[in-house]
Amino acid sequence: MADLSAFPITSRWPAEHPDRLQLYSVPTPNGVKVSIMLEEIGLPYEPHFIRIFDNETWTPEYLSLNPNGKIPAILDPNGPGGKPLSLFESGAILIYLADKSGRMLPDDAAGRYTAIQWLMFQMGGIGPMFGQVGFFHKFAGKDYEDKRPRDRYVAEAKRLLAVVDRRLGESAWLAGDDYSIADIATFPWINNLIKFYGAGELVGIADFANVERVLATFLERPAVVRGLNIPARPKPA
Ligand SMILES: N[C@@H](CCC(=O)N[C@@H](CS)C(=O)NCC(=O)O)C(=O)O
Repeated sequence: MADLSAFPITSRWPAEHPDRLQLYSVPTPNGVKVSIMLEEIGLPYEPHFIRIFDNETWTPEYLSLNPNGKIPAILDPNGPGGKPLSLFESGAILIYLADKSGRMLPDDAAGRYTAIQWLMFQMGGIGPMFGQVGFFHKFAGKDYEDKRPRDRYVAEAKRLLAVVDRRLGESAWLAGDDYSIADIATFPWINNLIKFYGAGELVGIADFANVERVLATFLERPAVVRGLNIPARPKPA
């Protein structure tokens, strides 16, 4: 049985199954990337719900695993060389799980770099920009009288959606013929922009037919349906 006691995070979120990969997350667009990937590859794991609105990511136990204080993070008892490995940043976690499982990344070098390219496009572009749309359209920023910041991020979100739409007009998935970690990273964000932020009309989503079509296919995958709700939200006390 793996011993994870050297990792302070396990004192606050004890591992019931220390031999399984431990996932610390919330079903947000960044969080579900990892639960969807784990569901796709079928690797046994134990999810822990982190109460981000109670600032649990800023506790010493959480920061010991991710000094950046964000979900998702993982602790794999069976990392490289059979030793435990902790990781944060959803993109890094997706690449790690793809390498570990031999799934969701093309085998050939050129295909692999193409998938990583689209993954980085999500990490550096879609995630941060769509997040700002959420802030200025749904959260505290919506009350700002000056709409220029909102308009700036909406324009950038539209531009990014047009890039994705063009790409999906020429290939089935972002990296090419096959579904990959680039799609697992990107579609939860597009889904969130439309459903949770309610910004579909604002960004003119109906103009992006390829995006809408591939998003619908993505949302039908059983692993996606499950992963979108993991970790389950605790019932209110
Ligand atoms: N680049 C990071 C972003 C992670 C991130 O922003 N996580 C958000 C939830 S989607 C979070 O932990 N927010 C809690 C907080 O900032 O306190 C990743 O992709 O892992």
